[in-house]
Amino acid sequence: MFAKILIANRGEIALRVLRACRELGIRTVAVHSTADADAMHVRLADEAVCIGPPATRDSYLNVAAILSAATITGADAIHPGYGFLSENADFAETVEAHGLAFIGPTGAHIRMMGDKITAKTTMKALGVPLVPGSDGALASLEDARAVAEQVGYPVLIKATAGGGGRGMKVAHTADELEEAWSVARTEARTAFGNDEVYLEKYMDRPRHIELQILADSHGNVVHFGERDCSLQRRHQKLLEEAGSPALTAEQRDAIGATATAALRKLGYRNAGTLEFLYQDGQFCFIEMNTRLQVEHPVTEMVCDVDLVREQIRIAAGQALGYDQSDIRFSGHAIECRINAEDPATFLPTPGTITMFHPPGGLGVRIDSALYTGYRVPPYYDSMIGKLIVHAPTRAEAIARMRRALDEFVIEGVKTVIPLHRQILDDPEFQKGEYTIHWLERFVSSRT
Ligand code: MV4
Repeated sequence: MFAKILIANRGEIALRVLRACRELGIRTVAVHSTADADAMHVRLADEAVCIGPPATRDSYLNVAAILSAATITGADAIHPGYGFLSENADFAETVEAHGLAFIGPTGAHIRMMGDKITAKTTMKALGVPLVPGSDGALASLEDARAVAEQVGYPVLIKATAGGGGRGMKVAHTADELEEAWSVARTEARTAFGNDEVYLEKYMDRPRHIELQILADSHGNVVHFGERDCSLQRRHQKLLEEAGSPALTAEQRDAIGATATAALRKLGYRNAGTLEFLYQDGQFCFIEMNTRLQVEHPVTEMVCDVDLVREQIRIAAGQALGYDQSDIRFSGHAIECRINAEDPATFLPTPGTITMFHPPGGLGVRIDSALYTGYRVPPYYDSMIGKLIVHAPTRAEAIARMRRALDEFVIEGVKTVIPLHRQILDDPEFQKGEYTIHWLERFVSSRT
């Protein structure tokens, strides 16, 4: 097992990783920008190294500074958290080339899944169901026309280097195809320096369901069920649940068996998430995330597993030590992301937290690096914490979340807590009847 881990991140996820390290008896190194000198992860870590000025390019994305910090502190592994360098294949390889362990997949697997066409082609060959569409990149507008006629309109043109909703254009009819093709290509070239695009049938009212996987270096691959991440606005998730209100245990077992078999054949290692669009009872793979995700706690609560601990054990070469039949799903979990944003405009609200009083009680978990007196810096993501609840049933989880949101006091900055309270009060949400479009409509129809 590792003796010392450098945590190449900030905020709540740095604290989350730190907690797992502590419980494993592993020493921790925090790295931080000058703007984060007073951050909780810096205070709690065994050692801390300032790696640069506030701009992420100069600090949390500064590979040379992070590797220097690892070298001078004698760390033997790096956990990248999510965002920042977590899905940077070159970083993973550089870390390993310096004789340190990267707590994540191999650079080759990160690179493979970062290219959306390669990810789809690979998954298709491994028997994972996809959205109908082009076999790889589109060679020309004529090629796009032929595939669109074959799968039927509406269709989506997507950038190979895209993901997270960037570089996507819909064509509802053949008349709109040329425009969608050229706009998508131009956007892809500008945003990613790569104008390669592919085509998919456009699914009009899907849910976004993702499957959590762990794989060790001994060929053991298991899944921890699904998360429903449909409640998002402008590709920013706001509330996630485990399990999905739309799935049965049989459907979960079936897609889980397909996905784990695929990743076993691929020789994948560490944590990963397969993203699916789910509509009319069909799963369509769209992307794979090769990192720990923000919403991992809902899975941890229903499966009673510490996913970060497992990531660390796997990176240290340990075997999982259990198989699929040992993984049980118990109850329901919901996560509300707490963003320092005006709930009306979604504009970030950096500033000083004058009062922080988190909720507590049975089945309530707070993942946050906040404290009274903390200054939320303006340079980073507006997510300042996550409130997670776990209860025997979905209805009880909703009741518990409403109660916990009512107890939560954050003063000094505006947060999206009032919006969460409104969502949880909504009858459609309570029935679990929502798609990826539900939140945008809900937000714009508020009075
Ligand atoms: C789609 C789609 C409909 N049909 N693909 C957006 C982000 C990227 N991960 C994939 N995305 C979508 N791909 C087909 N063929 C709709 C979306 C989409 C979406 C997906 C997941 C979560 C939120 C979304 C919001 C808008 C569009």
